[in-house]
Amino acid sequence: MYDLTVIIPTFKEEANIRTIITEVDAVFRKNALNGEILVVDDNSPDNTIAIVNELKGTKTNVNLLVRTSDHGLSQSVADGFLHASSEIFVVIDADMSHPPALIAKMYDEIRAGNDVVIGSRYMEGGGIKKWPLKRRIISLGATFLGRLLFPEITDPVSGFFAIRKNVVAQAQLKPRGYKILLEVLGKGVWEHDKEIPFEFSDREIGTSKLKIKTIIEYAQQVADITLYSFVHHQSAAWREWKKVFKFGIVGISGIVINQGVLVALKEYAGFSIPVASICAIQLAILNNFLWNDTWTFKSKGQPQRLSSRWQRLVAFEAVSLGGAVINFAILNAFVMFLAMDYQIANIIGILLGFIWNFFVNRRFTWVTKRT
Ligand SMILES: Nc1nc2c(ncn2[C@@H]2O[C@H](COP(=O)(O)OP(=O)(O)O)[C@@H](O)[C@H]2O)c(=O)[nH]1
Ligand SMILES: [Mg+2]
Repeated sequence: MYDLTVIIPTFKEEANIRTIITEVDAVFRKNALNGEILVVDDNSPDNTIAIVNELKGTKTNVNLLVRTSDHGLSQSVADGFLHASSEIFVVIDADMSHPPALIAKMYDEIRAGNDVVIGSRYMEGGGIKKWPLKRRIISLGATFLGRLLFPEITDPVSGFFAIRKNVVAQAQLKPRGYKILLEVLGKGVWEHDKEIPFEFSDREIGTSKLKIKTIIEYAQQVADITLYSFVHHQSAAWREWKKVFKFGIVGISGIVINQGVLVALKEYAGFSIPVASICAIQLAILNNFLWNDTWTFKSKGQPQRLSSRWQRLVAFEAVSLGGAVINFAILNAFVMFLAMDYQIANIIGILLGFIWNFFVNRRFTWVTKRT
């Protein structure tokens, strides 16, 4: 039994495989780790397999899994999970895009109690070297979609991560495409996660295998994880949905307060409608803020990025204003340009305002501090 297994998915990596294995093995020795290296190859037509077999002769901790069906990166990593001989898995690309030295740190963080440790390109201290604009845009798009499911995680589609075996032991993974981490986060069982910044450097040798099909598969994957979370309530994505529901309930309480205060001030206090409305809206915002701050987004011990309640209130006010502007703009635009019924247009406006309010608040007002 090993301390950890480093899973290296490969397809046509004859130019890189020797280097990555040597470097990972050096990290093991430097940190006195009893580590396994598991290369999962999709039956590469080049010399990858021959080189790994040659290295297996001198290093007893190197293992090779050659797959002949269901070709794919995510499928290969998931197969690696099944064949690994340890309780802690690290996944790393073969092309030296990920710094092997971080493996030791990831291992330590798992030992310290984290279930998932992610090498992040998008947190402070991380980055991407030498990527063409097109790759950057695609990656940012994928990251944005992933963050809708996991708003706390800066890089939910990173290819460099570590997990405890029991995160995926019972999970019904449906691996496809490139983003195995999103699948693990969406369907695995985990509570504590940690991100470590790193600088991604694009491969020097060989070619990338990213295709258009990959992007379509990714969108399907996000939809699939969303549906899965509705049925599997122990999944992390369900934790987010619960927040959406609570936010919605709070929103409805705000509507009741807004209406009630408006009527009370107009009918019984003799306020003019504009003044009564401004007071009613303010009270509703305050009501929503307090419920969201103490209930919807109650943090379990982790410090918030906006540490004082006043800061969060100011942020919430600003975001709410944006939501109101969206509601107003949609209502008027749909009535004017689409001749839509104003009540339907308003409901669409309210819904879009709600989506804005939830996601922007989730990302900026109530987000835990990542260190
Ligand atoms: N087993 C397997 N590995 C793959 C496949 N596609 C890519 N890889 C490996 O996954 C890692 C990342 O692939 P790469 O083409 O560098 O993707 P990029 O870094 O996103 O451009 C590398 O180690 C590849 O050899 C595949 O279909 N099967
Ligand atoms: Mg690469």
